[in-house]
Amino acid sequence: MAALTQPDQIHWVDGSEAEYSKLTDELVEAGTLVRLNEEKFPKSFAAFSDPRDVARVEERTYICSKHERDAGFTNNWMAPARMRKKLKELFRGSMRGRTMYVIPFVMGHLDAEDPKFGIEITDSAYVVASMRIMAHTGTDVLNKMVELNADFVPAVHSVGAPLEPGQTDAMWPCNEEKWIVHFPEERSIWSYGSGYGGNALLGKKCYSLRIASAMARQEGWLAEHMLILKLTSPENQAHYIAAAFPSACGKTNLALLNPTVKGWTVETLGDDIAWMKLGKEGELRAVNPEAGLFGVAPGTGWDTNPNAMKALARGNTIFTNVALTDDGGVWWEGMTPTTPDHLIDWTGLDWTPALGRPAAHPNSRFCTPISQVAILAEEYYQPDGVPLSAIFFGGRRKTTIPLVTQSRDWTSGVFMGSTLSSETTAAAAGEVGVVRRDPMAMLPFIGYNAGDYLKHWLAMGKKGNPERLPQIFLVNWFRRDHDGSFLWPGFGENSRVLKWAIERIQGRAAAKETPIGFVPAQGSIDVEGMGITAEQLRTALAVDPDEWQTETDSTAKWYERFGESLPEELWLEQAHLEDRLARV
Ligand code: GTP
Ligand code: SPV
Ligand code: MN
Repeated sequence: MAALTQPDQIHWVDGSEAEYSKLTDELVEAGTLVRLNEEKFPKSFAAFSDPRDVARVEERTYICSKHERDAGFTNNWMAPARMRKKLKELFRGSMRGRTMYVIPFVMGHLDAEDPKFGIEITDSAYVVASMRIMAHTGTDVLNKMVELNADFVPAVHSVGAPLEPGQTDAMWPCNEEKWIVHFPEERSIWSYGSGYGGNALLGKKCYSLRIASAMARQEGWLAEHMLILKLTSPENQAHYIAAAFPSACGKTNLALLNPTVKGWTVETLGDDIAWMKLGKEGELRAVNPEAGLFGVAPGTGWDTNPNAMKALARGNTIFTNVALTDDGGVWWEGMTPTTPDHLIDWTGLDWTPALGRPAAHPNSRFCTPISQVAILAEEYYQPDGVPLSAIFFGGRRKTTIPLVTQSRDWTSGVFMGSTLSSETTAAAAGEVGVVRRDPMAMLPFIGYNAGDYLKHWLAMGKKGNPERLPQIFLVNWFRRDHDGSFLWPGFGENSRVLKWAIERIQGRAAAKETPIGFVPAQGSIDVEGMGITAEQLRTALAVDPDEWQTETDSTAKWYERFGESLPEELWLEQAHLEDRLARV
């Protein structure tokens, strides 16, 4: 790689504190990082990206399987040989004038039965610093790889901005041209031109979802875009839950939930990715392969997510594209009830509320160690994970989708997941607010054919023990009233929905059977002490036949796009749903 990319020097990342301090000092010197007020945010920094490099670039993301059919219609594809040629041209000399960092990393536990190793090569020190927060990196990982003579996923990243002698560096070097490329058969990753988030921290979406989903299919497990949490009832019974919501649709917030419902507590296990395997008794066990949170900043505040705010107050955080306060702190929309009078916005300009534009980028993020979450469950450190009681699929939908629906069985739950939809957000480049289908919240992350992926989900259900497998629910925190306001207040109040789901599983909560599944019967969701009117709750839970007619027309069209790859069982689910709706 060095011969190809021609860096000035090579640095093997040892993962130490001293190395991190040196790197971040250099990044402050270079102007890429701003050191924050030590009292408010100890050992924390703010970074500001190039305005053309603020989110994942799905248009530029490729799955280069040997056969186009194996990438499927949800992915961009190019023949591997052609892509390799293109990448070689792009990477030739791409690290000139820079340091090549070699980051050994492991996703999940170093002492797992079969640890999942990677090596990221990058010319971005910001990526090295962020990867140290998001994953276990460094010499002990490398030693373990050597000791086990283990396979690893090679992951090459370049910002694509070689420096000529004497040329001054950009604050956020990147290239207009971006390529995020995966070779699932070879299990390798090449990323060019971007320094941002999932485009550049290759252990995250590229490895732990796209490559891992392809591994998981072969090895009989699941790699999913899910949070994991532990919910403890007043009777002190622990339940584990995973939930898949598309990007910027509430995973971090649910994972760090501060429950408002009396007597129940929540602890965090993961906020973005879950690897799930069948256990000895046919239960589904989940682990979080990540070591940090790369969370959406806007909307994170003391009122909505105090657990995230407390984690950030402990420091050791890299913020990207938030605004700076006059006292050396950070701010974003929704952080505090009152807006500061003056800020430096994420583009570096003076900002006052009168300007009427956001001070932080809508996809601005905090990157912080998960160990700083005070409510982190001790089971986070368990290599074999936790047995799931429930899986939630959810999206951002103004209409149609009720607050919560319980599926009839695994297959109808897979149907719910496969037809999941959401309005697009700022987490990916492109238009915001457009409804799109997002199967299992994995649309941008399935590393192989989406029809095969759904088949794999069905097969996992058949392999598992029906008595022990998680039950599947569909949720929507984002349904709107006629006046455009949210019908359900969300955040901590979502604990009431979790409680209902657990009580359903225990056969204790009442439900009404509808064509789409079981929704809470009147009075079965605990809304005590909550300021919601009976009318609002009814509207939030409503299954409207006209809306569902439109919805099933749309899911039928979605299924047609799969062609022959769609499992027959799911077409049957669609047909049965249409039938049930026709009989209402
Ligand atoms: P990624 O990290 O992109 O995968 O996102 P995520 O799924 O973790 O989303 P996150 O929890 O960061 O939430 C994204 C946005 O949705 C934030 O602005 C939140 O404030 C908002 N949000 C989260 N939960 C709720 C909710 O229950 N109701 C409402 N109205 N908004 C919510
Ligand atoms: C997402 O977009 O789902 C994220 C952020 O979690 S990124 O790491 O940029 O993919
Ligand atoms: Mn995500």
